[in-house]
Amino acid sequence: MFAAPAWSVVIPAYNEAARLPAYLKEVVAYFDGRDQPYEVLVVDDGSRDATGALVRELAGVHACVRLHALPANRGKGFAVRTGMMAARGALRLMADADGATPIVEVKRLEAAIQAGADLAVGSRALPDPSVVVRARAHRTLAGQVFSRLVRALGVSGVVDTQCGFKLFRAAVADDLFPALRTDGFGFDVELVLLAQHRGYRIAEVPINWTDQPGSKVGVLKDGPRMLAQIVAACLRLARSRNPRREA
Ligand SMILES: Nc1nc2c(ncn2[C@@H]2O[C@H](COP(=O)(O)OP(=O)(O)O)[C@@H](O)[C@H]2O)c(=O)[nH]1
Ligand SMILES: [Mg+2]
Repeated sequence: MFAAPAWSVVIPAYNEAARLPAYLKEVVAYFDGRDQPYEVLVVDDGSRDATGALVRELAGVHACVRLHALPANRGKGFAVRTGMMAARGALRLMADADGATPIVEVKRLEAAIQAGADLAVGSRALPDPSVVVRARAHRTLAGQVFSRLVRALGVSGVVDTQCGFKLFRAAVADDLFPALRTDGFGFDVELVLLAQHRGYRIAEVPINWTDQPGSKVGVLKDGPRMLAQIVAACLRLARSRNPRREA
């Protein structure tokens, strides 16, 4: 039996051959520098490019890197859930493949957990003089509209639910991820709702974030589907809170 690592980094990747390798190297260099045992799990979500081959190549050089290849594209929620359920670290980070958030930012989330939070979610929306968020104007606007819609659906307390940089205590990840049902980009909202429902302490932490070229998320393409996923998750959770009384 191997001892559990201190850290797991779960990276969902769909057609990320161009963006992932540089970030993966940054992650490995950072955790090598911390000198604590860690694992990096890349979940290749049925990519049609060389993502899997490139990760396999890096895994050959760095034993801490593992590839989990899904046979077909299932969506970011499914990919993160799969990675989190295979992860064994005492602290578990999910991080987008494009490196929009430098890996060193994990220190900010770690500090929030050390201060008592059960999970710490990176935020591009909270004003803070110590961070810079470089986003495209239309995505900032779409994010604000999305955030208002999500609030109207009853999600409060977290402004930026969608940031792809979140840290969990192991027991919290073990409790939350197997219970999630949203396979697509709406899964973050289900995650926050469930975490609140189960009484976990959530810290929303401002982080440095820079938009990376090559985004695969389209406001018009993915926005309506995300909202549908979120409404479905809200209904599921409401039903589980108020199971129908027998007549
Ligand atoms: N699993 C999965 N991940 C995806 C999919 N589309 C994008 N991603 C991942 O989700 C993360 C965020 O995607 P990105 O294109 O950077 O979105 P943006 O930063 O919101 O513009 C990256 O790690 C992508 O590889 C998908 O269909 N499935
Ligand atoms: Mg991105």
